[in-house]
Amino acid sequence: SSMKEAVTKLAAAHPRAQGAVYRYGTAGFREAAEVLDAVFVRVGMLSWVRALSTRANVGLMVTASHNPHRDNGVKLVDPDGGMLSQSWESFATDLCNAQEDKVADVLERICNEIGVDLAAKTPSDIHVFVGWDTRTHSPRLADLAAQGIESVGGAAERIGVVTTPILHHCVRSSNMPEEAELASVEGYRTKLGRAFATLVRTAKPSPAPQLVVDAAFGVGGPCFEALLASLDNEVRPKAEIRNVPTGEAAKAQEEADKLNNGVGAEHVQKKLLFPEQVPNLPDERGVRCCSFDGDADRIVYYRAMGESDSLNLFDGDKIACLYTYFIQMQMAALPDALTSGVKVGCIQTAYANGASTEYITKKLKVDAPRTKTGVKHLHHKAVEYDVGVYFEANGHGTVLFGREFISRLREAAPGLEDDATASAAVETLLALEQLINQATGDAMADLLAVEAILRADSMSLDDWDGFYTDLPSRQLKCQVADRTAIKTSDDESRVLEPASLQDAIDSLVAQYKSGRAFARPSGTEDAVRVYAEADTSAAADELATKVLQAVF
Ligand code: 16G
Ligand code: ZN
Repeated sequence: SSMKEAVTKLAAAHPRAQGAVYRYGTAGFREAAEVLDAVFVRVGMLSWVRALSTRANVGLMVTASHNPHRDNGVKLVDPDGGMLSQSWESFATDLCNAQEDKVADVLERICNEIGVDLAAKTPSDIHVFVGWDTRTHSPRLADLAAQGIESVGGAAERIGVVTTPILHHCVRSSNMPEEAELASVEGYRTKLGRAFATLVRTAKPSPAPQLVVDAAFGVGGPCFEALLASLDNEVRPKAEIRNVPTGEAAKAQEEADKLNNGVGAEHVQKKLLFPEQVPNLPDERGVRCCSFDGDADRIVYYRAMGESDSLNLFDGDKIACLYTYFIQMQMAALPDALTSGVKVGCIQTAYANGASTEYITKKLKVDAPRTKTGVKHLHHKAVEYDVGVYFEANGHGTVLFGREFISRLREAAPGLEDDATASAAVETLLALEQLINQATGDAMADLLAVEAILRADSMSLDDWDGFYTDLPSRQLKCQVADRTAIKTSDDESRVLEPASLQDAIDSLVAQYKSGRAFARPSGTEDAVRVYAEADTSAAADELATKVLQAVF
């Protein structure tokens, strides 16, 4: 058929790189940009099959997040705004590794398997949202994806240069009748702006504190500039955005190479180092700073403290604690009828600092279950709660509000007019649900939520920092011949195989005050990672080193 010819022709025009083996992993496909042409046309085709099989809009994002500029990648977004269903990852992998003249056949096999007829007449309003980041090769790759979509009769809706969470937002809201009008970049800004203003206006008026934002020379820079500009003057945070490309054509390559290089959330959180330009010491000592990652789905806060200007980090754990604290405070202000049977949880991984877990469970009296590392595991657990906060220490996280709980609040609101406290709490919770991204971690939404909460509760950074003191910790990794030889428990806190390794870890941990340690195979690199915690940093370093030796 002519569609088959179009597919084969496009695949032949953009062959795989020699010797390349592609794999759709936790973060989609991610490789050096120059080997990705074949992947993009084929993922474009598959995204349309996904749209047809779900009879809904889906999304395709071009980015390699916190990787260096030479890399790029692609992720598919499901109709609910979440990540592509895991059962489809192997379809993506098969299609991308097929010989050029077999692409049409593999596509046909996938369609047969899931019962999709590419030739059937399709509803005219279904499309694939295509978004891309600021990497210099992203527009071209996005165009290849669109060609792939069109080659199989699909429709691509190019939304342009966006953060990953904006793309997730567009897909999710486009599939919800009550939100469809917000399914655009402007709609995203409108939604966040409205919710943020509601939260700030219920707070006691106080001047917005100075905030310095490190945009990592990524897409968060231009997108956050536009978001800030769209906010009302009276509520706009006093934020200064740094590490944004100037847009001068002559400097394009030089600035492209600065992406994620000594800047951004990954750099700050993993290395505990300040990024370039943020803050400018000594003038900005103590000033509130935050860093996005390259596609703005992660954020961490920090400031320079003390004589030595050491880095005082507010990581994902601390943001999760701030959210959980504030949500619990609102819950306490609601009448029992609204909170009975409502479950709040704060989901973490084994990397969460022990002090944060203790704060959540003992002080706030909230469940803090732990899952395997990886956003999808946290997300799946969070939906089991009416309000499910989740965060990885690296700064990726969000708060999911159950539909039923939100309806309960909406229905109750008009009847609470005589109870000012309860009605403010309902308004606050409803605004939080609108502000915080319901599909994925979102640096810009999390920034506004943190700022709104600190303002609403007249909280200083000292107050927030004082929730708990992180136990000193250390992360190490080592290359091993076969990382799959190590098998762990579901939450990765214990090694099941080889059993002798867990015995060794247990006896090491027992020698340290407040000691905790684990070893797990990395999901993204050929390495085993080790994490250790203890009462002093020297002890944490030593424990981590000894556990690493036990792994060998
Ligand atoms: C991936 C995960 C991230 C996790 C990291 C751990 C997603 C979107 N990303 O980047 O959440 O922290 O892997 O890597 O799930 P590791 O297994 O190498 O330690
Ligand atoms: Zn990212």
